[in-house]
Amino acid sequence: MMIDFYYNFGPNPMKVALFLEEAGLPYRLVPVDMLRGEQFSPEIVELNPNSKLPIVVDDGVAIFDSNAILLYLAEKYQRFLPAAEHRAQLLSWLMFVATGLGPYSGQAVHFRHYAPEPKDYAVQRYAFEARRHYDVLEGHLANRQWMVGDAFSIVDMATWGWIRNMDYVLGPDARAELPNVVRLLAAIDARPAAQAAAGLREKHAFKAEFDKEARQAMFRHVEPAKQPAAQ
Ligand SMILES: N[C@@H](CCC(=O)N[C@@H](CS)C(=O)NCC(=O)O)C(=O)O
Repeated sequence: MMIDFYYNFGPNPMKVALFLEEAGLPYRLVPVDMLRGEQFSPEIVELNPNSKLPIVVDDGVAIFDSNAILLYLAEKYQRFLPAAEHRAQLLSWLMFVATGLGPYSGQAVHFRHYAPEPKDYAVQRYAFEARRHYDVLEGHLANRQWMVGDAFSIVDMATWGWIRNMDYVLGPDARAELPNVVRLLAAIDARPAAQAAAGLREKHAFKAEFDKEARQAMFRHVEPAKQPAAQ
C-alpha cells in the first residue's frame, strides 16, 4: 500500500500532510511547483481537472480537494474521525472550512498582498469576510478544546492549514484578538506530526520568485500564458 501525495506548502496541502504524518501512513511525495505552472500538466489535470493541490492517489484511487481527502482518508483508515454522535458537527465544520474560512482567506491574501491598485474596496471586503470567519472560530472555541467533539480530529487539521497562516491572511495585529484560535494553533503546532509536516519544506526547493512565469501560472486573468501556435 502506498499513497502518492501531490503537494506544495500551501494551506490546503498542509492539512493533508498533517493527516498523513499523524496517521503514520507510508506516502511518496510528489512536489508540484505551481509558480512554474506544473499544476496544468496533463498528468495533474488527469488526476484533478481543477489543476490544484493537494491530490492524493491511494491504491490507484485519485482524490482531490483537501477537505474531501481528509474525510476520505479518515473514513478509509478509521483515524481522526469524531465519534459518530458528532457526525453533523463534523460535516458542518468541515464545510465551513472548505467553503468559508479557506476561500475568503485565500482571496484576502490575494487582494492584500498581490492585487494592483486601486484595491481598497476589495481589500476591505475580503479582509472583513476573512476576519468574520476567524471570529466565528474564536467564538466556537471559547468553551471547547477541539473543533468537534472532545478529541483532535480531521476538522482541527483542516482548520490548522489556515490558522497557521493567520498573520499573512489578517495582518499581524489579529493574533492578539483571537486567543482561542491561537490556543488551538499552539496545541496543534506542538504535535510531532505537525512539526514533521512543517519540515516537508526542507525536502524540495520550490520556486520562490514571483516573475512573469509565475504570474502566467497564477494570475491568468491578467497574464494569459502564450498559447501554442494554431496548427
Ligand atoms: N478547494 C481546494 C483548493 C486548493 C488550492 O487552491 N490549492 C492551491 C495551493 S494551496 C493551488 O493549488 N493553487 C494553484 C493555482 O491556483 O493555480 C482544496 O481545498 O484543496
